[in-house]
Amino acid sequence: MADLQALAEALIRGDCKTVEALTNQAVDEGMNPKEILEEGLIAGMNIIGKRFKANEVYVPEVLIAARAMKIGMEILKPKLAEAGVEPLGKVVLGTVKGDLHDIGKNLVGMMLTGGGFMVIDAGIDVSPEKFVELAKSEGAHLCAMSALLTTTMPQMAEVVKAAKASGLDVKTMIGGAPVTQNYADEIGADGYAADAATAVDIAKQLIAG
Ligand code: B1M
Repeated sequence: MADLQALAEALIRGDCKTVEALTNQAVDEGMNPKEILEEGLIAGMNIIGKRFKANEVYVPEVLIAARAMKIGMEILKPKLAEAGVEPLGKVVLGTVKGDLHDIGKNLVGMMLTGGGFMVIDAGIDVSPEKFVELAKSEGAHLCAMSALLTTTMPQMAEVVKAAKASGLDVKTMIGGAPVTQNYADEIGADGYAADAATAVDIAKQLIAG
């Protein structure tokens, strides 16, 4: 049986080969991909985040762990997607302008895909104009924004404004470490989620509503 604790530890070490092998092993053994994601990959990255904050590790270690996480995520992506038979709705997902953090955004994207949504990943450093342009061209139901910096959070307000001004029937959802429900209320976003799993529930509520 694949050891998810060992997977988290390999991710923390930035040991790409072991992350790849253990993720593949867990998948081959039929382990739930959501469990592999949450108890292996996310668990490891959360520890890296705490250590970075405490100055116990620095940017290079974080980047190496992030690279290992991406390898595990690539393996899990199709498995998570397999769970969704019919798309529940279309989501334009991106990290807002000026912000290059994409690990949380990618997790949200995978969880949404696994939850049955079609995700159009706009990437990082996405301008309000780009969010709206994609929502229009793709016929999206939801603009989902991630921000990890207090300095880039105001870009979320700009996307909310642009989405409303566009006249499109598109909802907005925000998230990321510094983002709160209060902030969502303040800028008029339709939804807020504290983590990737909750993002799926909120997206379902917004699209159903
Ligand atoms: Co950055 N960084 N970083 N960083 N970095 C933080 C965010 C920081 C808190 C670290 C710190 O000082 N303690 C700090 C921000 C301070 C602030 O604004 N208050 C910070 C800083 C300052 C910076 C730089 C400015 C550093 C510098 O250059 N001086 C710089 C900025 C670059 C830029 O964006 N313009 C920078 C750079 C980097 C790296 C490139 C080295 C790397 C990013 C690599 C990558 O993403 N590809 C990095 C990382 C990894 C971090 C930390 C350590 C970890 C972030 C992460 O991936 N967490 C972070 C410290 C921390 O958070 N403790 C830090 C794991 C991830 C799974 O969590 O993204 O929060 P998170 O996502 C969660 C939820 O928030 C939620 O779901 C996810 C999973 O459940 N969620 C959503 C996220 N988006 C959502 C959207 C939703 C719903 C939920 O709906 C749409």
